[in-house]
Amino acid sequence: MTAAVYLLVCATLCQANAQAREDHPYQVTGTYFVASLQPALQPLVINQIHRWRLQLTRLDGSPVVADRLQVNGGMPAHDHGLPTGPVAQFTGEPGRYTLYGMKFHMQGDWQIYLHIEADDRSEVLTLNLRL
Ligand SMILES: [Cu+2]
Repeated sequence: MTAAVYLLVCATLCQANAQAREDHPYQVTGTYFVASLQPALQPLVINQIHRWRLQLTRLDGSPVVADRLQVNGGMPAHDHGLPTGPVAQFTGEPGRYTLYGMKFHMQGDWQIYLHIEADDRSEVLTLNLRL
C-alpha cells in the first residue's frame, strides 16, 4: 500500500471512528466484546430515570446478539448499587440494545457493569462514569 492510499484509508476509518464515538460517547473494550453506550440524557443529571442505547460488538466490529445480557452498577467508594434495577432489552437489530430504568441519585464516581454471555463466552464490561 502506498503512503497516500494508507493515509486516505486511515483518514476515512478515523473519521468513522470519531463519528461512532460522538454518537456513543462511552466505549468499553473487553477481551471479547466492545460496548458503546449513549445515554438519552445529555448531559447526564441525577435523579432522573432515563434510557441508554447500547451497541454491542465483537472486537472485529461484528454485532453481538447476546444469549444473556444484564446491567447493574453502583458507587464502589460508597458501597452501594444503583437506586433502580435497569433492564437490557434487545431492539431486534443485531447488536443493539436499550437499557431501561437507568438512574443516578448522587454525584460522584459510578460504575456500570454489563454482564454479557454470548458466543459461549462470558465477560463483564465496566464503564467508569463521573457525575
Ligand atoms: Cu454514593
